[in-house]
Amino acid sequence: MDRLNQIPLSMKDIAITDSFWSPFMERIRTKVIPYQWEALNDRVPGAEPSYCMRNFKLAAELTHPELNYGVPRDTGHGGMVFQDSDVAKWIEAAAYSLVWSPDPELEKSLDEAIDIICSAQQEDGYLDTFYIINGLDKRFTNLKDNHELYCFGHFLEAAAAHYEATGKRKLLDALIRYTECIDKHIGPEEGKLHGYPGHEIAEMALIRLYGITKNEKHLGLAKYFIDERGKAPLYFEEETKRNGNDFHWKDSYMQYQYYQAGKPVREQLVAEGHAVRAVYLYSGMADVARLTGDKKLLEACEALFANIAGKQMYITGAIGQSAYGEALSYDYDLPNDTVYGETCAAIGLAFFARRMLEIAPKGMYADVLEKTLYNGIISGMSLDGRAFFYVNPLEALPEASLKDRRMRHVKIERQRWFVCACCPPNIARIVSSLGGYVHSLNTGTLYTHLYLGNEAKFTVDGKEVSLKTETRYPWEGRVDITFTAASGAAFFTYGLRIPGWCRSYTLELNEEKIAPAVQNGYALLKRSWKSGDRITCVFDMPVVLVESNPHVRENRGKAAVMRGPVVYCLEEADNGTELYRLRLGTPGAYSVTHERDLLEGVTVISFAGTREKDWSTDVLYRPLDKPALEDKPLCFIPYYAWANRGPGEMTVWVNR
Ligand code: FUB
Ligand code: ZN
Repeated sequence: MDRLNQIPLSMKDIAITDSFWSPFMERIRTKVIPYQWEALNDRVPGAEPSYCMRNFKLAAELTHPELNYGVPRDTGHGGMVFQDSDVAKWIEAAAYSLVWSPDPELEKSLDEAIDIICSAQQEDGYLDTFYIINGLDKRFTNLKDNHELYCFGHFLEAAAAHYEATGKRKLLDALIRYTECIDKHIGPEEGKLHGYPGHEIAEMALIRLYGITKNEKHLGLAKYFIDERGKAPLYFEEETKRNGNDFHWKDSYMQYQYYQAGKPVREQLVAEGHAVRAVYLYSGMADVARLTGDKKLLEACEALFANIAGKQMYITGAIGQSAYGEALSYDYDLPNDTVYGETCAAIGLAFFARRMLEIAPKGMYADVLEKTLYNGIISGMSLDGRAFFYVNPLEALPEASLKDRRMRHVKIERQRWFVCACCPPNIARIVSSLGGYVHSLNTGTLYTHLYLGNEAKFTVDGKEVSLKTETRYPWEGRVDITFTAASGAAFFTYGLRIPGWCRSYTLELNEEKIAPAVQNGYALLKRSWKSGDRITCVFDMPVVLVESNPHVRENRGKAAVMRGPVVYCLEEADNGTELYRLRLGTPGAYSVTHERDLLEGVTVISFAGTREKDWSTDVLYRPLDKPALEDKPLCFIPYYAWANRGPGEMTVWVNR
């Protein structure tokens, strides 16, 4: 395998200037990140305390009695066992935002957070407040459930992002020490625990660390976590017995597959178990497969990706069909109303897709990446950046969410914060690092995976080249790309993604129509590029009615509306109640309008449709009769923008 693969352009080499994404990124920077810092410090009036920074202060005081952060010493650990991860995600997101928008105040808050966190670090490098506060003798006794290696993984991501953004090494060095500590206790050697994370992320995070340190031990530990997972004798089983831990899933069909640990990972070809854990693991597997050339591991990644994208993914890119275990369920089971679709799981799927793209630039990976970004990920945040969905349904009925236990996890309004606040900072970190998802480079080829306004620079053929993309995507399919080569021409191949949703397109180079070969979903243009060379792509973007595979029982007789990568939905605010009584009219009869003042600017689609009339009598059942229909224009808005105008019904799939 080519160990170079695709290297995403550094976020430092790309400036996003996009009319769709820049406002999202600014919202994260100016609202979400400052709000989260207040929340982490328990300074949001009326909100449940997070306890996150308080835990670190207490852990620091207990470690260094001379320190006084003002936290009474007898205060216990607060919040979830993985509360530490909240500040790690915040540091990561804040660090990314510094790359594209320097902010001395934010940098100061970051330094402050990092000082407190590092002052809680133990002599041997250990750094998890739950055990520092509750007793270090108990550490590493429940890798299965107590999230030590999960928090460790999030801190690795944070440390790498902070170092890359600021050049400051304090957190990075602390995490290198923590890695050494983990490596001392866990690993293949006799006398060590032969364990691995109960909630994955450390695998991909260690690979990121390895990218900075080039220390083979860091790659080795990631590989060990992957290789050891699910091997007999099962570590989690032994750990449970040895330490008298609970095994919550013992009566469940999931058993250890809840943790993707029921069998060795190379034998896992169907995505199972807790959805966020699953896609975080697969991302780490892809990273290790890329770096080690492990064919079997790559085959497992390919099979898992195909299983998700082909059989278990919602049209919005959401995954995790079941609230039971926040889990994937089984092929073609895609209920729209009881769905879980955790925001973090869609984000994890984007991580997985990006890593598969790093192995091989194939349109199917970029299609999933794009689908999650424009739909199932950003639906997780309100348009004012102040409220969040944990669960992202494709059908919402306020009364059912209130009264039906099967839907009590499905909120019809986004929440300010959660006791388990995993999703909001996860959105912050993916949106603020979007620059890293747009282009990637192999020795002689630059690929563009996502179309958004940006200016990027890279070195190829020994020359510095920059590329400026101008577009109104996802509302319009035209994309203009202009090259500048600093010193004369640069010879390389440029690979432009032809989106999977696009059925017809035109490409022009310097105003001449061209028809380059398309390989794996990318049009490849090999030539000497010189300043002023300009590509114009026009991806036809009609409204498309989409149906799902007949195996998907929930969507029989229904269609969803898409335009470009954007999935649409009907909302009560535009269409009234009882959306399930509506039917789509003639497929071609629609109009598309861009509404600048609606929902921060969205393209809406109006369809001719009908509504089943009320029955004249008050009966519940009757012999089958022809439905009486009345005309009813249907107004579709982008799915991600739903629930921004007060509570109400919503549906993505509509009767045909
Ligand atoms: O367990 C940590 C995070 O909390 C998971 O990723 C989410 O699903 C939520 O359970
Ligand atoms: Zn989450």
